[in-house]
Amino acid sequence: MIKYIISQFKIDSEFKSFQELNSGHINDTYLVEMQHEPYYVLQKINGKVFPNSLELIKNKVEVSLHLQKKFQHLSQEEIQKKVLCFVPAKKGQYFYKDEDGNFWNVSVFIKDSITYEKTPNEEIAFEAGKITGEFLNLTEDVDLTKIKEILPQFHSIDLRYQQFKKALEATTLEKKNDAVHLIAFVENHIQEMLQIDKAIANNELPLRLTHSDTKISNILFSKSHQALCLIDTDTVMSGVIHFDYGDAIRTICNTIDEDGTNLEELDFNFDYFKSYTTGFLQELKNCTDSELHYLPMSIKMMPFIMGLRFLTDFLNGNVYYKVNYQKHNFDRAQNQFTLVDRINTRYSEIKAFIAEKAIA
Ligand code: GN1
Ligand code: MG
Repeated sequence: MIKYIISQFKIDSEFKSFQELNSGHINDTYLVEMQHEPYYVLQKINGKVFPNSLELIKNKVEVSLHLQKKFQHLSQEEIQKKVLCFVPAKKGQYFYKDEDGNFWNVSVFIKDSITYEKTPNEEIAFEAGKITGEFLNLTEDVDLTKIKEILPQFHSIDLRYQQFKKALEATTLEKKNDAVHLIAFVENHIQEMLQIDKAIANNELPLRLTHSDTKISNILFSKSHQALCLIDTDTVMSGVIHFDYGDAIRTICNTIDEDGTNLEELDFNFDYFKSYTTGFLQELKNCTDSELHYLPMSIKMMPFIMGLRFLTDFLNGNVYYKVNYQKHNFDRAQNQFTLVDRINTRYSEIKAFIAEKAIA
């Protein structure tokens, strides 16, 4: 099947082999090797999560072309290392629709690149900060009217809380009992976590293009430790810088995996936070005072919203995220809420560091 799908795209070389890339929770992604380089990344979009898969593809192609223009002084080879380059299908558009109605898209595989599930050192955290800051900088002038809100209010605490309440009403007593401490955690923190929603509603924060899924595994690095490119641009949408800053820190500074259950070992890596923030603010120089003011809050808000969404999916019986076992989403939620607790123990230091960096 993969061989057939890839043959539907404008690629000169012949199919050789493929392997599935397993890091995502939603779509199916494959690395396809051809007889000649380059190789390609083939993605099947999950139509249940993204009913408007076509708009999603249009969005990411639009952003890719925007970035390619910014790098037009470079050679094509260089551009293909820094920007996801999508491949048109033989029928002309950037997707192939299969007989079951699934949308597939292809991008050029960035050769010799590395991804990390866990941050190995401060240098990588710094580089990650630089590349997310750079992405926001370079996409600042994307015409947002050309970008569809494919998942409206994606990072809205208000929306996620309503979805959680609904799930709570419909779930089983057993699940509710299992999750009683996590449910209490939500209720105890919800008011505080609404601050960024409110700031957006009050027009305190400028809306701009955001990547909206800046976890560490969505950043490609070179073998010499330089950040090359942000991948997985499925959720490029209008938002605030806090989504990208907070989500990156959520994954970079967690000392265990997102679904790790050894909570005694879960901590907030303060050194990685400092390195990431330094890189981020170095690239994103023109932040407003208000944007800076809400950066510390985004560090709590992003793990909270992810925990809330994982918990909601657990209560709903695992209908959204891929899971490997029944309580996988429960473990993810517990992990994310524990991270919020750990962040709280260092919160005044976090605020002080960001304030200091902002003046420098
Ligand atoms: C999902 O599928 P993946 O791993 O790229 C989710 C993100 C979460 C992430 C948690 C469309 O992303 O919002 O941050 O899982 N994407 C969607 O790891 O819901
Ligand atoms: Mg994603």
